[in-house]
Amino acid sequence: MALERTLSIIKPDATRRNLTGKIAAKFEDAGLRIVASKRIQMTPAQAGVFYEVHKERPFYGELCEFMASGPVVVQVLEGEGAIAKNREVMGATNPKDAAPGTVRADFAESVGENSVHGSDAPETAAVEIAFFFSGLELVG
Ligand code: IDP
Repeated sequence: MALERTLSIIKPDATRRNLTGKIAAKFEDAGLRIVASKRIQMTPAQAGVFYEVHKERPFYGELCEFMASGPVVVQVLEGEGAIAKNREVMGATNPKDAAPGTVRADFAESVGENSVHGSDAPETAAVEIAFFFSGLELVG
């Protein structure tokens, strides 16, 4: 399996409840290394650019407002098969379907306010990492 990097976001519902450390610990415990990390707050317009792929979906407006509703912690996670591993630790989009022990099973409040984002493929990971971080900020 290849060494990969993926973009993770700890969403506003989770930062609001002081869950940043507990969520980051689940990623580290799974063998993922946090090679970049920062806490920021997006505007709805910035969130709209990040989630542009979803712009035709009915929840797009709600999603952008939510992602701008408080701080987020954006992180780059590195490891063997990091993209799939991160998504495994995150759990299914809807917390009702998420496997026990996953971030979303343990912490998500709803299908929208579901605590974490993770890139879904190498191409999107590259675009999403570059959206938030410069090369100098990635320290492996
Ligand atoms: P993912 O985050 O598990 O990859 P996607 O289907 O790519 O899931 O959806 C992106 C994000 O959009 C979700 O994480 C969630 O925050 C939000 N979302 C997805 N489906 C719904 C919905 O039915 N209502 C409200 N928000 C949704």
